[in-house]
Amino acid sequence: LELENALRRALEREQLCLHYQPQVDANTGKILGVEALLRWQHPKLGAVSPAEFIPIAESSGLILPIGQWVMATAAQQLKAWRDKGLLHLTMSVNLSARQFHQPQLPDLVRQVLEQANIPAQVLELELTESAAMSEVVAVEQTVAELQKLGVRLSIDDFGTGYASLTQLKRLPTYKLKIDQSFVRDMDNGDADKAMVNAIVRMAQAMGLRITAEGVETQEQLKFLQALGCDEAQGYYFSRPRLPHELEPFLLQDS
Ligand code: G
Ligand code: G
Ligand code: MN
Ligand code: NA
Repeated sequence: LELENALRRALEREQLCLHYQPQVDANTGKILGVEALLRWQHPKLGAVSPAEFIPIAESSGLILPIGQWVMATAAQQLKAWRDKGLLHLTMSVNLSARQFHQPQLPDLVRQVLEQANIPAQVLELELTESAAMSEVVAVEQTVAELQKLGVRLSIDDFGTGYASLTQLKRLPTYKLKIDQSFVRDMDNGDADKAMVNAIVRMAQAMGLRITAEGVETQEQLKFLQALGCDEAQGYYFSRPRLPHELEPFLLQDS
């Protein structure tokens, strides 16, 4: 509860910030987009991990105002980069189940796009597999409106939830992001490699783009390239960085 109260004040006290991690073309290494990742710097507790505070934000409902701040801030940052000529860059924002289940979500997204003056196609909303697959029927209207707006939906942490192929087919998904645990496990041998191979084949059969997360080594990258993975993300390319740290790499790469 103490952490919840601290988190309640974190927004107004400007203790939250976003780091950005590149998402690159798996074959060329060119930076195609970035993922916004929330960070909380508490004056006494120091850096609090999202793994610790996101669940509290979700259970308390604080994720709604915080998530709104994340989306607006990420959109403004993308606008700033677009003004520097980076017009191809996409921005991915993580959405929690709670945000996704808000009927007002399409309106909120529309406002964010208008205020930042960015096209819908450059904004990607990442939903975890479990959030995307729970109550698909209940969110069908929201999803239809998001699709009409033109924003893209990615399924995050794919392989860790319970996607049925029927449900996956019902959601107008643009991209699957293979969870980093699968990428890590590829090092164990053929059975784990076969698993990643199966996920990539399925995405290809469904006409979805596929991103591998948590790529840390050249060996992992080589294997993912051979499978035909479209995009990669991970420490091998870059850890999440502050905008001013990342910007030289974005400009150099454009
Ligand atoms: O950046 P890091 O690996 O510490 O993130 C841990 C978890 O927090 C990841 O699952 C990530 O998706 C989630 N996360 C990071 N930023 C946000 C955000 O802005 N909103 C939501 N809902 N989750 C986030
Ligand atoms: O759940 P989601 O995919 O949004 O979480 C992304 C999280 O993974 C971020 O918190 C980020 O810090 C972390 N991350 C990104 N790249 C790597 C990596 O190469 N290795 C590890 N261990 N974590 C990573
Ligand atoms: Mn993510
Ligand atoms: Na993920």
